[in-house]
Amino acid sequence: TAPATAQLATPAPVRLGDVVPTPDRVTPDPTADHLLRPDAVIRVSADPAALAVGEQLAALLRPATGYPLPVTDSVTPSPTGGIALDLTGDTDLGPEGYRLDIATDRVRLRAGTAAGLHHGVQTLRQLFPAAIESPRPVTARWVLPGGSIVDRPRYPWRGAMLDVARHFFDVPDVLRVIDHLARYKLNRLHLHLTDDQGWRIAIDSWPRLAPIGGAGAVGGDPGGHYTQADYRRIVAYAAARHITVVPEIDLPGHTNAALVAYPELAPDRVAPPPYTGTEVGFSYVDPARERTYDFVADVLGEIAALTPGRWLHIGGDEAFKVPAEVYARFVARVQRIVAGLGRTVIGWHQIAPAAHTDGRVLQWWGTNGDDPVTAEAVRRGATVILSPGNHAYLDMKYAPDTPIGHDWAGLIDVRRSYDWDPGTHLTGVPADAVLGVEAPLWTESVTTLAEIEFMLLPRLPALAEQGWSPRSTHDWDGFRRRLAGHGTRWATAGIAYHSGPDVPWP
Ligand code: TNX
Repeated sequence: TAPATAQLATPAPVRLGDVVPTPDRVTPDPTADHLLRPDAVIRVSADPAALAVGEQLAALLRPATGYPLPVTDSVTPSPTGGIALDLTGDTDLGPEGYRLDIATDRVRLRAGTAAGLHHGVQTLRQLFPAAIESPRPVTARWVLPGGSIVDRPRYPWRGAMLDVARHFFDVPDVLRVIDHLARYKLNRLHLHLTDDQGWRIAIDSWPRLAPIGGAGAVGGDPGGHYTQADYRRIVAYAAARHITVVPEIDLPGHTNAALVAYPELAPDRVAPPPYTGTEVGFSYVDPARERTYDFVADVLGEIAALTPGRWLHIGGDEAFKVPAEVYARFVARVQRIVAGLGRTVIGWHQIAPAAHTDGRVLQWWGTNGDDPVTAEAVRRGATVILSPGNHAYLDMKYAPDTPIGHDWAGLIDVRRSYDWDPGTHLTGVPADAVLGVEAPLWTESVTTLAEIEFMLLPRLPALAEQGWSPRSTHDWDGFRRRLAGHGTRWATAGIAYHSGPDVPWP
């Protein structure tokens, strides 16, 4: 038992419903609180992916508790209770759901898939006292609130985008962003790998792209790029957290960096100077030239070979200098290249006018939900990911005095990132055409990991809840009260965040 002084200092206990994103069903049992014992064991089904989740749980709990928490797939029930992770293989909870039962004598997490177990572990983590986030052992009563949670996501697509083109972020930074996504049960990391200011991934068949095209960044800041091994490391780290990487090669516009490296792709065949500003819409690869399609096929082919996920994002935004007809033909041809690689194409919603192709996905980033062109593309078979600029854009300022960020789509405080409904946001787009939500972070003004975190937190959890939680649970006051406790968690873990006035931080 902890000494009385430590007891006095213990903050209010976490309640079973204090989870972000809020679970589908929560049934508290105040008589069944569970105290994690120093000799607890984590027992996991004999399956490599489930064992990996068990190891991750142990790794989350060991630093603060100082407990050894051995992970075993032994079927012998541990005499000390502890935590059981059961991979049941049944599908009642869908591909990502889980069931968590917390009782006095043991904790049991069940799911049909390792992804479900992984999401359940994120819930479990949040149910421990906030001190669990400490990187060093602390004295605390490691109590979990009793009861059960049955949970599954509203949408299959719950993503965030990181723009590594305007400013480059190295592998450790990206891995840490992946950790933040995992915490809030997101399952997609969209990497905006190329833009006017930088080409960030090595392409063997066009070797000048990364070293020449990736040399700079906005404001003359240092550039950089991922080797293919770096990229594979990011993909593997994400996959271990049940997150799929969605690579974007932005075409035909946003390509100044590629033109610097390969002027043969430029309409006038002249290399432009490297671009360090923040204007958009001026550059494009020549849609009239066969060589351009060789380039697209080579690049997308290499990216596809490096990417186990189903999706390739082809950008398509703001190609202002390409006439509409030419643009639509270009996009249709690139869509066919993606299909030929056996992948599903995604583009920003500007690709809507191009011909339909099987399974294509539009990422909608408008600020006014009346968009007949997108609605028409949906009638022809497209589905949509919602990234409304005035709710989901993580590069918008929180308030007029936010030191970094944009305001072209408005100011986005936490309430604004929370107060919209993905199911009804777009006129003429039925709820079943919505794949989910994604929160993009453009980085014209974002230069460090701490700045990434400052823009992500606390808005990312708001958007994660929009993607995960049933609409029937939507409640701003409940959300901001649950979110408030996360400030302490982030601070304890050394994660930067914006403590704005619309959340009652402790
Ligand atoms: C628009 S949103 C862009 C980006 C900028 C962003 C800044 C989109 C598909 N294109 O190129 O970085 O605004 O907020």
